[in-house]
Parts: sequence; structure tokens; C-alpha cells
Amino acid sequence: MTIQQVDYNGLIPNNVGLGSDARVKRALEKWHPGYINWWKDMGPEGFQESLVYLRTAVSVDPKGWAKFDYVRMPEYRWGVLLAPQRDDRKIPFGTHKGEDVWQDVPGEYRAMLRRLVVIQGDTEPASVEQQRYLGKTAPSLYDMRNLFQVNVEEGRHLWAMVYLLQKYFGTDGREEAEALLQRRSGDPDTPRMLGAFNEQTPDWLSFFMFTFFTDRDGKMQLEALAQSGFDPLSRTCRFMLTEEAHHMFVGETGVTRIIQRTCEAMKEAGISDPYEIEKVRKLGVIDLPTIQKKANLHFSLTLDLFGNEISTNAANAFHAGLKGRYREHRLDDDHQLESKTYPVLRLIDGKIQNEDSPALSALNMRLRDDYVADCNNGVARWNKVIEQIGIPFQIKLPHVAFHRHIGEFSRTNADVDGNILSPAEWTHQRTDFLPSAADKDFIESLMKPQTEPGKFASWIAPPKVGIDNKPGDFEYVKIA
Ligand code: BYC
Repeated sequence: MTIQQVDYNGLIPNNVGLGSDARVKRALEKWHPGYINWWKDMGPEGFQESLVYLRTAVSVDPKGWAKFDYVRMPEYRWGVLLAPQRDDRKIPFGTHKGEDVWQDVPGEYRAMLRRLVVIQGDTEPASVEQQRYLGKTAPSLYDMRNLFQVNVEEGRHLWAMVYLLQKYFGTDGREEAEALLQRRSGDPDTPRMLGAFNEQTPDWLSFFMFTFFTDRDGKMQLEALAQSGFDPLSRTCRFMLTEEAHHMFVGETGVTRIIQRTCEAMKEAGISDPYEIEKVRKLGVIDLPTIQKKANLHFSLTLDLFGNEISTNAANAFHAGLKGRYREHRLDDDHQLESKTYPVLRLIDGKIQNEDSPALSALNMRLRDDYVADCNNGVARWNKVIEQIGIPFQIKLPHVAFHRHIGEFSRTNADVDGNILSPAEWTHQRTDFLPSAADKDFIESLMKPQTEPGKFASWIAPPKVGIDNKPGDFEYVKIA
């Protein structure tokens, strides 16, 4: 069997030779029932018996790695899949640059590595928990199926991290794997580890914004971990990125389709002013200023996931060769950064200004800057749709200082253009920038399920093409 093929004979599909690794196989089989219990308790509510047209990874060959079929979600074949090992791979950055990559955990970096794996692992089930009620208000079977696809793959990403913990981190890895099933998104006593993963995803606009913005943080972090000198982590993340692309596709096209429907409805009704909010809402679509507010919310929550502007954790992880930069291999410098600087936006004397900081300590910001550029590409595609239909409006990402809870700007209040506001001004203007209770009520009022094949809720346009090239009226979910 080659690494491209996946062994489907046992309980846990894999391409890591579990069949001849009795210890890890036993550990994962022991963890499996707890995972299934977690999925049944915290996974998509109300659809566990439904047949869902899902893709399942059956290979890690980039040319044909997935197959599509109807599956009941609890029977999805969650597996452990690593991208193929590259011969002679060297550590690409940090103090060990140029040395052979590690196939085992380097003792001196064990704690740091475990923390990175645990944080990554914790986000995966968290997002499933956040999205568990959305199936009930899906705007179409197509969207419902995409939601469930994202959910089962986040579940698989949890498996990916749990495999690393079980295989490489002994007893404490086993304990961490258990704890990943115990924490709960939003639980006051046992919350998930990072802020954005304890927020709610109450409606479908939020879901699409989350998959656009927060899954894109996932992409950036996985890209940085895919550079790792710890080869099993690199290989795991490389394969996760293959699946992650679809999640961002769901987010980007979801918001595009909402924008398209809004603009088309406005055009049909002869409304050209996007700020005629009540008139637009009467058409049963979401007005563009409210879409902007949701983007402001999800972008700012996601920026918090990049950590502090100046971070010794990030510096240490890079120096050690554990977590690199976005597309490290394409960067043209010494890949060690010991004497380099990087400009970081900071709050100095009450003003937001750039300060040159040691490049190693500024790595969270470098990744965040790459992230913002990537987001802007997607936002430009949204704006193209608005422009083509001829509505005078542009979605714009807010300033990085806006609505922050981690880092420099958590100490201040800034508006979407980065102007510092007094606490009173912030309280007064907050709902100009972020969804108000009335905005939330309006969006909620639209969240009525549409479960007839080929039909879509009033506020979202149909997709251009179906999943797996299926026709428009394909029954993506056979609701039990
Ligand atoms: N919330 O030195 P700092 C995804 C803590 S998304 C709460 O700046 P560092 C996905 C921090 O832990 C990608 N606490 O931190 C998307 C530290 O605490 P300790 C997930 C926070 O380590 C959608 C202290 O503050 N993957 O995959 O440089 C659906 C000092 O901070 C937060 C990763 O994040 C926060 N937001 O940066 C499904 C990759 N931020 O240790 C999935 C792995 C910071 O001093 N993680 N703190 O007690 C990392 O690389 C880094 O840990 C972080 C933080 C970028 C998260």
C-alpha cells in the first residue's frame, strides 16, 4: 500500500500504518466512542439520521482524493490522513534551519509543540459546537449539505490533532485528547481555548462570515504549521489545507450569493440607495449596511486569534523551527530573522502608529498582515458583484484597531477607520459599526428553513454550479 492509498479495513481509516502500530491503534480506538458521543451530543442537532451527500477523503493524491456519496453523519469515516513524506526535507527556518526534519518530538521543544497542537485541535470541535443548530434554518438543501460537510471535516481535523497527541505525546497527550472532548464552546466553566470559538454562530450570515474570516485564520495558521520542522505536524497540516479550501469557498460564495440577491432585489424594486434599510428589508433580503456590520464583527473577532502584537511565544516557536511564516519557502531572506525588524501597528501615546519591532517577536503580526491581504482579495470579489449590478456601495474591512479584545488595541476603542473614541463615543456609536439587537432580530426573522430540493430562501441567490456537478434540484440531504 502506498501513502496515497488509505487503509479502510479497520475502525479508523488511515494512511499512517495503524494496522502495525498496536499501541496507537488501541489508544485511538479507546478514544473513538467518546468522540462519537461528543458528535451525537454536540454535532448538528436533528440530522444525525439524515442521509447527506458528503465527500470523504479516500486518498491523499491531490488529483483525486475524495469520493462523494450519501452518508449518515455518525457513520462518516473519520480518518487519520497525512500528506506524503518528502524525502530529504530539511527544517526550513529558525536556529535548526537546514538540518533534517524531526520524525519524532524533539525533547527540548515538547511542551511548546504540544501546546500548538492542543490549541489547533481545540478550535476544530469548537466550530462544530458553534454551528450545531444551523441545520434547522438552512436556506436550501445545498447549503445544509455544505454546512454538514464543513462540520464532518472539522471533526476529521480534530482526529488529525488527536493522532499527533496519541502517537507522540504519551500519557499527557492522551489526557489532552480527552480534554478536547470535554471543553465546550461558550461554556462558562469549561470554555474553548480561544475567544472567537466561544462566540455564537446564530444565523447563516454569521456562518458564511465565520467560514470566510475564521476558517481563513485556520488556513493561515495551518500554513504556518505546515512549515514545521516536526514533520508529522507539517504533513498533517498539509492535508488539512486541502479540505480547508472548500470551507472558505462556502464562506466566500455564501456571502457573494447573499449580496447578489440583495442587489438584484433592490434593482428590481428600483431602490438605488443602499441606506434605505427599511425599504430593502421589506423585500425579504439583507441590506448591505447590515452585511457590512457582520463583516466588521467577524473580522475583528478573528483578528484576536493572531495573539498579541509582540509575542515571545511566536518568537520561540519560530526560533525552534516549529511554526513558520505564511509561505516561508517563497520568502527571500535568511529564514532566521535574528537581526531583522518588522513594522508593527501599536498604540503609542494614545495614537496608532507603526513601530519597527524585532521581526521574531512580530511574527503574529506578519501572519496577520498576510491574512488581511488575503481577506481583501475576497472582499474585492464581493464588491465586484455589487458594482456589476450597479449599486453604489462597497464592503470595506475595518481598521485592525477596531473592536479588539486581545493585544494593544484591547486597551482602547477605535472606530472602523481607526479613529480613537472615548468610552462614551464608543457606547454611542457601537451599533453604527456592529449589529444591533434590531439587526439581529431582523436577520433571525429571515432564518426559515427551505428544504425543498432546488429551492432557496428569499435572501440568498442559488449557486452557479452544484456540488460534484449535481443538477440544481439535487436532493443533497435526505432528511430523516
Ligand atoms: N484567546 O504570546 P501570545 C482554525 C493567549 S483557526 C485567548 O500573543 P501566541 C479553525 C495565549 O494563548 C486556527 N487567549 O500568544 C478555524 C498566551 O497564553 P499563555 C487555530 C489568547 O501564542 C475555523 C497569551 O495569550 N490555530 O483552525 O503568540 C474553524 C499570550 O499571547 C488569544 C492556531 O491558532 C486568544 N485569541 O499566539 C475551525 C495555531 N491569543 O500560553 C478551525 C496554534 C493569545 O501565555 N496557535 N492568547 O498562557 C498559535 O499559534 C498561538 O497560540 C496563537 C496565539 C496564534 C493562538
